[in-house]
Formats: sequence, structure tokens, C-alpha cells
Amino acid sequence: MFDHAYGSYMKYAYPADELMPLSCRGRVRGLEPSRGDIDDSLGKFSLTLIDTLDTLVLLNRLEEFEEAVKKTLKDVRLDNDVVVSVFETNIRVLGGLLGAHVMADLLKQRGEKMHWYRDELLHMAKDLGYRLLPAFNTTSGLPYPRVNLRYGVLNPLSRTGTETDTCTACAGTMILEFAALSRLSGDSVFETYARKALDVLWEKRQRDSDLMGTVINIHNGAWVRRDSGVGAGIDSYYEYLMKAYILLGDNMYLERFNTHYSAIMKYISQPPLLLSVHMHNPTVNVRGWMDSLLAFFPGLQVLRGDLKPAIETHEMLYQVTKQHKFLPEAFTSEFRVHWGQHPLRPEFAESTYFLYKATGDPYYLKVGQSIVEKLNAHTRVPCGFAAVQDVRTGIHEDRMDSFFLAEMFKYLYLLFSEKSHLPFDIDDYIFTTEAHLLPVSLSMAEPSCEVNGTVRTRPLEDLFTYSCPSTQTLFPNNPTYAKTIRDNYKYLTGVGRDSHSSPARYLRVFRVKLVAEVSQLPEEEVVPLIVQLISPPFLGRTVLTAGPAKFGMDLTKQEHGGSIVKSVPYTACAHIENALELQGHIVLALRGGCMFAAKARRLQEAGAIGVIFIDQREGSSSAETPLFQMVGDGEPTQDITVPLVFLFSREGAILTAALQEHCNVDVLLLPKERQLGRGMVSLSSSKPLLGLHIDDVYSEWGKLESYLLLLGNSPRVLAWWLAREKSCIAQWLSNLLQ
Ligand code: DMJ
Repeated sequence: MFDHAYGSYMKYAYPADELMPLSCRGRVRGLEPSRGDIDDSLGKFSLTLIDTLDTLVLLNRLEEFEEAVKKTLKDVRLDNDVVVSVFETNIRVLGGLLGAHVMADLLKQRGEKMHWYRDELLHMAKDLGYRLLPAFNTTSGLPYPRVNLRYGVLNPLSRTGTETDTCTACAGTMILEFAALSRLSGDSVFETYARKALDVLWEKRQRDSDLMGTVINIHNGAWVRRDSGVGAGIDSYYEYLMKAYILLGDNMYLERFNTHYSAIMKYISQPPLLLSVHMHNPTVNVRGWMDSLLAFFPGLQVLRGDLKPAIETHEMLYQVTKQHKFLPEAFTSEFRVHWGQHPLRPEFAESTYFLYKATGDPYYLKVGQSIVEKLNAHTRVPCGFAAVQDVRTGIHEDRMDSFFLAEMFKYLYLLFSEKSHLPFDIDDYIFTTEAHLLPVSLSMAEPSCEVNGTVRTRPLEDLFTYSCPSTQTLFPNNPTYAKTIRDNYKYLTGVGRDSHSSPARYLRVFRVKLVAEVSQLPEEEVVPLIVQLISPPFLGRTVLTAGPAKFGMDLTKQEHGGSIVKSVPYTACAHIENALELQGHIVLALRGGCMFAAKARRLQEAGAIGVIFIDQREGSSSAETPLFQMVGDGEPTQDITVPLVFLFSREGAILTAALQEHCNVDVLLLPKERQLGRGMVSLSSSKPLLGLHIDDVYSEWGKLESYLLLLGNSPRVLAWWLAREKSCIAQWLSNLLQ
């Protein structure tokens, strides 16, 4: 796969920055229609070649590496009049040059290859470092987001320098490359500037929550976007605090990381979900969807030694990939597609590798196998691998980003390799966010900048205790450890259940904010429905406000009734065990664990004639939470024809209690405005109506009166009752008439 991807780039695209795998040619900035910010990665510096160099060594392609380095030295220019992203150029190009230098040096030391090498890649890296430095020329010390490789930022010819904001990750993902450059080249300036930017960010953390926003003003340090998650806009800021500690051996970075990590685990981590919150009001979720970049986080949690939430979130992500083939760029907390693009991102493979390394559980090899198979089945094209424009349609995009070669193949190759087959000891290195390899021995190099005495000199034997978490000692190398945690999340999205295995266990309650789902659909009108209990002793008096679905039978056109039965398992996320019992009934199913559409399909197939979903959040009610419309799973839903309604948990509890107490509970599902027997007492109104107080209505004669009223009101209900089994009615009537 690697040979196909790299070979195609070299054959069809080099020296362009990227391969266009559908057109079989290179992407040259300015010659193709602009794609906006994404193009800021393209600096006319053969981006993909540089980003791939150290992958060649790891994959034992030493001849090709030597050749590729020679090409880099001969062909690549860094003084182009191009405006590039400081962040992307740092992680992909500076990181790529440094990783390649470290590898070149290693091969030369061993006398195997590269005997001619005289630190040329390091000199290039230093040149590039100086070209990025003008970005740091702000009063705050936070870098500009873009720089002109030839003219810097403030030069009249630079065509940049008017920006006021940058993302937290953009300002906070410099330290590994810049510190490595300083320590390898002996010029302290890079580490000093990167560290200063981190100091500013740290100062700007929200002091109550210890959370960070995602966009910050580079001149005055004010937060521009205050949403706080672990994905897009902030991801590698956290990653670099942890890894700066590992690479540089400075406790200060670990202390900062730990402070943020506690905040993340307190507010953002809602296992297995990671949901963005408001940094100043962190109990409020700001959106109901997650982005695919956060898939790196379980890997970081492994480095932190926090295995359980890593396993949980990774398992959730795996379920999403089972459902949609790849991680969509964004997906909802119900695992629906929010944004269907998949640009061959490596984060899920990265976390899979770290989890395998930490647990030794072969399950993660299976996960890796599924990644490989899907890439080959759905993205491999004659000239490389193509991104997916929308996971729902599978349509390709003419794009193969350089990180596919820099990261994806490293993590997959490492996942399936025996340690002894690798060309070097991988544990001697730390991965940058672009998976470039930097040696942890840099922690022993004298820090070349002023660090206020926070770096302590340690005895040699302490080195690895402090500079790199040891997977040998941190994690129980016990495969069943991961399994017991994973089992709770196995059928989260309802995909992939083996019909012979035991029922799915209950999921941990998701603290999903329904408000977020409502606010996603601000312009859509939600037609309130009701579940009206019409069998004795309820007789239409108990009316529960319900939310509609965008799919299934349209209840505004046709009301629907039947007696209710609970699904087993209650979430209906796995094989339905009481299919015989629920045939011809309206089925109650608990929300969560998998998508509404998956539950509906499974229950319809089992013979249900309708589904009432019940919220799993304790205490939720229609009085307090706005109604929302359930939506499908991004796939066509025409096959679902049964009616579907949603009840919050308080209303749901009334229904389940009714089912426990009475041999038969019949309900009608219909629009609120067409409620039967209007004027009778409803759940939300216990005030006297039609001159009857609730106590009166609850008297037996009141019941009969209500019943007759209900029947008189609706000949359809009468007809329906007459067609039903009479045993329950007969029993009730005889009680009543005694
Ligand atoms: C990579 O370029 C880096 O990992 C970055 O930090 C964010 N993710 C992309 C690939 O998805």
C-alpha cells in the first residue's frame, strides 16, 4: 500500500506538493482552483516528499530514503514567495526535515547508508526555522497564523500579516520541532519563542475551569472562540504539553498538561464521548457532535497512562467506523454523519497502535486489519489513494494529503510489526503530531534557552523514569483488561452484533445535551405529538407529550395505535430476544447505545408496528427540555415505515409503570392537536376541567364517564376496542360495576 501511494506521488506528482490521485497529476498551488485555507499547507516545497522521508526509514526502504534525501537537497527550495500556514509548515516540513535528519544521522553512524551525509537536512531545517520566526513578531508572543516564506510577515511584499486570530493548536504546536531544532542546531532562539507562546496560552487558561478556547487574538490574547474540546483547533496543544515533557524532560510541561487533563476529564470527557463545552461555563455542551481529529485523544491518554477512558472512546470510534466505513469529519453523539468527508486521516490508526502497544490485546490488530481493508476497498485508485468526499456516498475526492504517507503508514506498519523487525528501537523516539520521529535523548541535551530553572539535572538512571512513560511498567499487559471495558460499548451503534452472543449490556448513560440537537435544527418546526393511553384505567386521560421523527410513518397524516411491549434488550441495539412477544405491538426502546434508525429497523424487522423511544437521561421531561425531531443515520430511511415517537424519561416512566401495573396498555400515537377526548385531565394539567377535579376523575365513575366520553369522541377508538381481546376490558368493567 505504501509503495502504491508513495510510488504514485513520485511518478505522477513530484516535485509538486501533493498528489491528485484521480487526475494522476501533482497539485501545484495557483494552477488549481483555490481550496481556501487547506492550500496554506502547500509551499511549493515538495511537501509530500519531505513529509514522507522518515516513513521510508521506518518501513525499511533505505535505498529510497537515500534517493529521496538527495532529491530533497537538490530540488527543494524554501525561499518561495508563498504564504503558508505556520502550523502546517512546522509540523509537516520542519518536522519532516528534522525526522529525516535524525534518521540520516542514525544510518550514517551505523555505517550502513548515508555515509556522505553532512547534516544538510538540519541546515535546511534551520533555514526553514528562520523563515517561520517572523510570525512570532507580535506583542503577545503568539504567532501569526501565516507567513510568507520569502518576505516574512510585515514586509509590504508579504501579502500577509493582517490576521488578528489564530487557533490554540496553531500557536501551541511548535515546541517539539522548535526545541529539537534548537537543541540539534545549538541556536536557542527557536525553543525560546515556542516556549514563550506556550507561556502566553497557559496564562490565558480559564482559571476556574482550567480549560482553553479554540481561537485566540494574537495581539491582545483575548479568546475569540470559547468552545473547549479536544478536537479541531486545540488537539495538538494538549498533545504537545505532554510530549514536550517526554522529549525535553521539563516537569513544568507535565504539570500544565495534568492541570488541563483533569479539566478535560471533568468536563469534556463523557465516556465514551468527548463533547465540547463552554470554557467559562463548562457544564454546558456547546454542540452535539464530535470531529474526527479528536480520535488522536485515546492515544494521548495511553501515553498519560489513563487506559480505561482511552479504551472506551476508541471503542466508540471503532463502532462509528463500522457504521460509516471511515470516521466522518464530524459525527453526532448519536453517531450520525454531521459532515461526511474523510480525508484519509490517520488519528484512529494512531490510537489503535497505542492501545495495542499498551494492552497487547490482539483485538486491536483486528481493528487495524479493518482499517487496512477499508482503505484498500474504498480509497485505492489507480494513481494512489483518494480521500472520500462523503462517507455516505463513497464518492472520491481528488486529494491525498501528505499526512497519509507521514502518519497512516507509520502507525499501521508499527501495529503489525515485531519490534525486532524494525530498523531501530521505536521506544527511543517520540512522535510529533505529524508522526515525525524525534529522539527522547534530546531531554539530555542542554536546553539552549532560558527556562527559569525549571529543568532539573537528574541522575542518569532516572532518565527514563522521567522522560518517557514506560509501557512495560505502566500498563497491565493483560489482554482481558481492555476487553472487559470494551464489552460495555460493543454495540454502541448497533452494528456488527453476532446474533448468537449474549445481550448487549447497558451502556453508560450519555450526558448528551438534547438542547444541542434542537439548536442544530433551529429553522425546523417540530410538530408535537402525544402518546395517549386509552386502555382502562387510563381511558385517554393520560396524555404524554412526545417528539416526532423525520423518518418512519408520518403521524400527522395518519394516527396509529396498539398495545405496548418493552423490547429485550431495552436499547434494541442488539438482536431482539422477545421478537415473538412484540409482534404486532408498539415497542418501547431506551434511547442511546446506537442510532434511532438502527433500533427502528431492528424492531420493525422483529414485527413491531411502532416504536416509542424513551430518553435514558434521568429526570428529563418535555416541560423542561424542548422537543426535537429524531433524524435518520445519514443512510436512506425509506425502509422504515412504522411510526416513531420520542418520550423524555419522566413521561417514559409513566408508560413503563403503566405496563408493570396493567395486563394491557393501549396507546394512540397522534398529533397533540388531535388529542382524543380533549377537556379531560392530562398529565401536565391536574387543574379542574369540565367541572371535574382530578380526584373525581380518578373515581371509578369518573373513569367510566371519561371512557364513555372518549368512546363517544372517537368511533375509531370504539371500533378498535371492539376488535381487541376483551379479557382485560371485561375484568375492568366487572370491577367497575361491582
Ligand atoms: C495531521 O496533519 C496532524 O496530526 C495534525 O496535528 C492534525 N491532524 C492531521 C492529520 O489528520
